[in-house]
Amino acid sequence: MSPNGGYVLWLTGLSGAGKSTIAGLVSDELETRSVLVERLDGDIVREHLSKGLGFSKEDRDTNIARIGWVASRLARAGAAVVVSAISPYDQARRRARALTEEHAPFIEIWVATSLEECARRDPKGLYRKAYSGELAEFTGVSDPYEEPDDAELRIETEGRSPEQCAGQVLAKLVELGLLAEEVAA
Ligand code: ADX
Repeated sequence: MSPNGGYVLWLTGLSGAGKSTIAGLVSDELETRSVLVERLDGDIVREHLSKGLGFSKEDRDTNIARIGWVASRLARAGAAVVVSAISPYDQARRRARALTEEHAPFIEIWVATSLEECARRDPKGLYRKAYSGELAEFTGVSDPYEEPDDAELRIETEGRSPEQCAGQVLAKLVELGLLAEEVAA
């Protein structure tokens, strides 16, 4: 347990699963409750810390190792770190967990939206490109996604609003003693 109360919330799942949306809602709620929050979102990290990396297994592993390292340091310093990245490889996720757990709790959340639903939503038009062959190495289509078997929480987003999904994450934090139960006004 971090002496400062920091932890890493790690959202994994396919592109378009809803990771960033849920991460945003959870972060906003934590900030409302005066928690020190830092977000590390795959798309944004790839514009900065991981600029120039592609989507080979090696590059994805490098990306996740960087995110894991930064997240573990921030958690050690007392932040609630909300990560949203596909993080498709089990071993890379386990390494991020091990690094974090030297100092602070690591809560893995599998945003388990099905491939069919992600492709139907296709918010960035990437599935269309992946299925037409315009985009290679696309997770779930032409690249692997290794489903977690050690996640603290699995969220089914289909038939649930983003707010309900974020509520499940917050409830898990309360259950784990990482967040005070909300006192009714
Ligand atoms: S990870 O595999 O290294 O964890 P990360 O979450 O950082 O991936 O980035 C994924 C984002 O990059 C997707 O949401 C999507 O917008 C974009 N992207 C572009 N090409 C690909 C691809 N081949 N596979 C997956 N995502 C891709």
